[in-house]
Amino acid sequence: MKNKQMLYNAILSAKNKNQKLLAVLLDPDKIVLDEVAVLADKINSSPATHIFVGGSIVEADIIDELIVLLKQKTSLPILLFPGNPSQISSKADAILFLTLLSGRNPDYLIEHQVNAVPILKRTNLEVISTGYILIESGTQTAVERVSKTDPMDRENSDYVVQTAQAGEYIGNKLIYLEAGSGAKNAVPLEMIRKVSKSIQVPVIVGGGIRSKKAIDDAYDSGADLVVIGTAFENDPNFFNFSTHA
Ligand code: 1GP
Repeated sequence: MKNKQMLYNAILSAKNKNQKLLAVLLDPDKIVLDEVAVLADKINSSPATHIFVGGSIVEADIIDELIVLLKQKTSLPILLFPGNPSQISSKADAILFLTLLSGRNPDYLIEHQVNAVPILKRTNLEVISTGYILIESGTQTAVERVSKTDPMDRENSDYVVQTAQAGEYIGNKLIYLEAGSGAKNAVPLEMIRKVSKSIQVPVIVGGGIRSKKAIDDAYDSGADLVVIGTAFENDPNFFNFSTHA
C-alpha cells in the first residue's frame, strides 16, 4: 500500500529545503483530448513539479480520460483541484480537499466535503486538507460566482492572515491564496509575505500570475508553490519564458 501522505510530505520537505514548486492547472473544460500528448510534452520540458486538474465548474465528463492520458506521458504527480465532488477521479494521485475559508457558504465549508467522502472511500487518493482563501482581484471570478461568496479585501492583509491561521488551527495542511483564474490582479505580494510568515504549513499562490517575474516575486514573498493556469492555456510555450521574462 502506498504511503498516504507521500505527496504532502514531499511538499513539506521541499518547503523545508526552500525548493520552490510549480503546478500547471489543467481545466478539463478547456482541454482537447487529442492535444494532451503535446501538452504533456510541454509540461515535461517546463519547470512544473505538479499538475493540478479541476475548475470551478467542469462540464466535460473527461477527467478520468484526461488523467489516464497524462499519466501515459508524464510522471509528475497529478492532484485534483475540484470545484465540487463530481470532479473526483480515482485516476489521480491526490486531492486538494478544499475548504473555502474566505466564504461563509456552508456548501463550500462542509456540505461538499461530506458528500465527497463516499466517493473518496472508493479511491486510493491521498487527501490533503487545504484552506482555500479567495482574494479580491479586480473583477468577479468564477470561484466567486459559483460559490456565491465574496472574496476577501485585498487591502486587509491582517484579516487574511487571521483567516489563514484559523485554517492552520483547524488542521489544514496547506493554505491556498487564490486571486481566481484569469484574475486581473494577482494576490498582493505583501499579503503573501505576511501570511507565509504567520503559518507553518506550505502556502500555495495562484490566480492572475502570467510572467516569470510574477512567479519569482511570489516565491520571493514566501509562496512555496505557484499555480499557473490561464497563462499556459493561452500559450503552451509560456514556460519557455524567453518572451515573457
Ligand atoms: C486558478 O489559481 C489558479 O484557480 C490559476 O489561476 O488561471 O489565473 O493562472 P490562473
